[in-house]
Amino acid sequence: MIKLIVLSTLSLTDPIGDHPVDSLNPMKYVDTDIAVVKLSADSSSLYFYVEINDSGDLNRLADTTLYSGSASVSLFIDTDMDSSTGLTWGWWCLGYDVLLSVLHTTPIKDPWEIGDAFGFYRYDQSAYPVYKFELVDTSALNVEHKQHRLEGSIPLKMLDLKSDSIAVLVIVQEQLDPWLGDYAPDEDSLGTSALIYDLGLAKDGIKIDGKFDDWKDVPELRLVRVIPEDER
Ligand SMILES: [Ca+2]
Ligand SMILES: [Ca+2]
Ligand SMILES: [Ca+2]
Repeated sequence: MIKLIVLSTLSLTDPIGDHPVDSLNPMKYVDTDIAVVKLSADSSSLYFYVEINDSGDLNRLADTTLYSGSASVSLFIDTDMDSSTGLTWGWWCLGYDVLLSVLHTTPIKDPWEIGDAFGFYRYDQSAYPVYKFELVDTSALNVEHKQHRLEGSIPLKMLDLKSDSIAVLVIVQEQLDPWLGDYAPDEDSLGTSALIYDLGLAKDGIKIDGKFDDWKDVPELRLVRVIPEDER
């Protein structure tokens, strides 16, 4: 099932300051404000880069006095560009087959069971409740972060890609109710969107070393409208 309709290409970075604001504590939620998402690949691995608000600090996501149950950074990936496989849930999630829980400093039993510890997860197609991802591996993910930037990689063979492109959703969010945080891409009035990455845009030379200059020339992501087939 083909699910993509390209209506337009839009801004490629996530807005700064679109996260929830706490008037009593202006620094609260700064660390959950996504700013930039980039991807790259070579013949062996997919590489990802997430940058939050430059006033933020990813180390503070573990602070349970700031964030409900702490907060985490997760990447959902549609590995077959097919909305009939993977998790589809409301406006924000359309056919995501795998989950990379890339910064998850405080393992908790998340009542939604969506990647409640660091690791690589695959959607359980027969699961009930419908949002269940099963942990596959904790060692395949290689992640480094410093202040407001994070980079990581996962072997392509883990992803079992079925398409020349992938769709990605990035979430930086509290672990527990009220689950406040930021999504990239955001909800918008035209329907579900996804960040689409063509694997053919690969750039060599990314190293997961906590230094981020290697991301400077990486092509930006296209934000593409995605509309479920039954809603066309
Ligand atoms: Ca943002
Ligand atoms: Ca899918
Ligand atoms: Ca690097």
